[in-house]
Amino acid sequence: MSLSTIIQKLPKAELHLHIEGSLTPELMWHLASKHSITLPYKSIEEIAAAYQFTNLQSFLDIYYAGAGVLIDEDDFYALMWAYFTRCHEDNVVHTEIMFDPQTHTARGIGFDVFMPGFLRAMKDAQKQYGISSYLIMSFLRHLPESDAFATLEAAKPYYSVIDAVGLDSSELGHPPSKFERVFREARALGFKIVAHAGEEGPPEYIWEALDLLNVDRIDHGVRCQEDEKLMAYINANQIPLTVCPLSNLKLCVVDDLAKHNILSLLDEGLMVTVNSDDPTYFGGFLNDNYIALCDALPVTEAHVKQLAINSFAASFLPDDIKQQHIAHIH
Ligand code: ES4
Ligand code: ZN
Repeated sequence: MSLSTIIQKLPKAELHLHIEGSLTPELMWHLASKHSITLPYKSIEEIAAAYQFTNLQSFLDIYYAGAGVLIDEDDFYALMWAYFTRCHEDNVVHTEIMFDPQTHTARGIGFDVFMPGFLRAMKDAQKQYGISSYLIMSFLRHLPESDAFATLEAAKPYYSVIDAVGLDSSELGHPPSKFERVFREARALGFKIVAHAGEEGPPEYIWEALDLLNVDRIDHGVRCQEDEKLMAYINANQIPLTVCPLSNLKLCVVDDLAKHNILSLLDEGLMVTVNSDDPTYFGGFLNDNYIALCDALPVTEAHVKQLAINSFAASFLPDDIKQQHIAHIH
């Protein structure tokens, strides 16, 4: 069996996915027309052609603008349902989905609009595809900590359906320490904690995420390799890293996938996972990320299986469910 067939057949979990980053040019076009919104593009092809980023900020500018077509509950349902349909095609059986409330509340669209849309799609995905899913509410780090506190407060009616709290958006200049207090409160409320760190930011930001935010996982974290002590700590404690290969390539975190360190991190025993980040912007959903790695690096069948096992092991699923999923990987 070819590696791509093995990848296709393996049950997998996805742990680093921004739902707003799964908006296809087709759905963006459709929703713009539905709401009579004028996009700065004349066709679906022109939208796709605009996705030429050189770093995180140039991506974020287009990503926040694209999210402007999401207006009513059905739009958020359609966004999430389209992602679940791709999960089903890729044999993703569990997914932990990040959403950015501030991207929507800043436009006057509140939790009572997007949460019912998300939750309805999640229920339907469980019923129709057998896919389980969790929600990770992420704070935008370029905004002040007071905004994150207001977001945590606004989310109160939905605490029971949110599993984790995360930190995303522009990393450089916005270290985890800026959000120490709000994450202390989120942890006290019982949420799992994740944070983007060590994508564009230095290893010190990963230390801060671990020491000050008490994260359960690091999103990206690929720059941990620049600090030997940090690598040893992450390995010894099996802190999961949710790595996103095609994202790293598209945002020039690496200039060639053949130079990506994910395989050496895996071989050293770190708890690394493969994820798609913002699949419609970065050129591929989950299986595309696995396949791109296989094309660029000496990835074996054993590596692929270990990555699939890690995807469940690093998830927030209860231990017995993790083990059930892992038992299906031979
Ligand atoms: C993001 Cl820091 C980062 N990376 C990828 N996608 C994102 N969406 C919001 N922040
Ligand atoms: Zn991300």
